[in-house]
Amino acid sequence: MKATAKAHTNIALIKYWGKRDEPLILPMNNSLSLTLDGFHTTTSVAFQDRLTADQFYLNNRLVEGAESRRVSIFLDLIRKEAGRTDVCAEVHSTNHVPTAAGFASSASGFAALAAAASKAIGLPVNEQELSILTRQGSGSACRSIYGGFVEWEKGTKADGSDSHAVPVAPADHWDLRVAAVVLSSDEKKVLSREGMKRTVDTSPFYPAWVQSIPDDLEAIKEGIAEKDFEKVGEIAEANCLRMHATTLAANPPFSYWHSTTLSIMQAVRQLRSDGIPAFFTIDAGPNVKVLYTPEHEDIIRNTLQNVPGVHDIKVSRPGQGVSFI
Ligand code: 2P0
Repeated sequence: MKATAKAHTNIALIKYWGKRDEPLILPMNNSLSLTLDGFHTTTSVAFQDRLTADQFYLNNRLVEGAESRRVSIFLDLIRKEAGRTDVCAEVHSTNHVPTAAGFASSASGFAALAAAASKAIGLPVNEQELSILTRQGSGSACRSIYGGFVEWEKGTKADGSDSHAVPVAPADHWDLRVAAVVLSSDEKKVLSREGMKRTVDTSPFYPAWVQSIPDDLEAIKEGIAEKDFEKVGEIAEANCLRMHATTLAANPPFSYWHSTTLSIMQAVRQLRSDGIPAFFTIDAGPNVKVLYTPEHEDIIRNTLQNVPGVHDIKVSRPGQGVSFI
């Protein structure tokens, strides 16, 4: 009863921002992401009769407390589904996701955990079932089951059985680059789970955000199909800015941006003024991800590296979905 799986993280081009059901993690809006090859998690799960409690090792260290409980609660879903509520697991997870790059390891982490645990306990491991399961660990993680461009359909059913990711275009459809710009300073931030809840509950801009999604989605999918970089970049950047605008109108208001975040946004706009197509997107943190096409690699790197407050740049290509090792 042992299995090992590998999953990559993803960057949202149309953001998931707000839940309609918190326990089941059902989103208010569809979202769309690109799975990235640069950052991944590998997880082994072994269900063993001799164990009396789950044991979770992250990067070879035994983890206890809230993080370990979150893994056990997630394994409970899998045990229940398999009719094996009696059996505990030893979980070994290795993260190749530098937290400084501003990617939540929860996306690759829960996708790899769902796949390894399902296989180890003997559940079917088709991608749609895995995506539904993974969603209940962390919403954005359900998109990491597939490679390339991926849409998370919010679904309409109250039990969440139609809220899962669907593939839009595979990783080899389009050779894009995503630079994760690592900032030198790391301030405490509003966690994404708390930030999206506060926004849903209090921001008068939130309904406008939800209303704006269908048009963005339709247009970005056209852009992806046509490999129209300007179209995809413009929509992704505008969608990101609209998401962040909702936080400024929340009560109490908040923003994920630092001064360096703004400097990088300005540098990307300047690149465009100089004729270099590049676009930014930002998640629930200060780090910026920059989208570009491979021929502009050198100028993008040089420009970003010279922005004061930038510590490092980690470049990804489109990545594959979850796999078993
Ligand atoms: C996204 N984010 O689509 C958006 C953009 C942050 C901004 O998904 O509560 O860690 O576990 O479902 O998935 C971050 O939220 O939240 C996120 P939970 P998650 O990638």
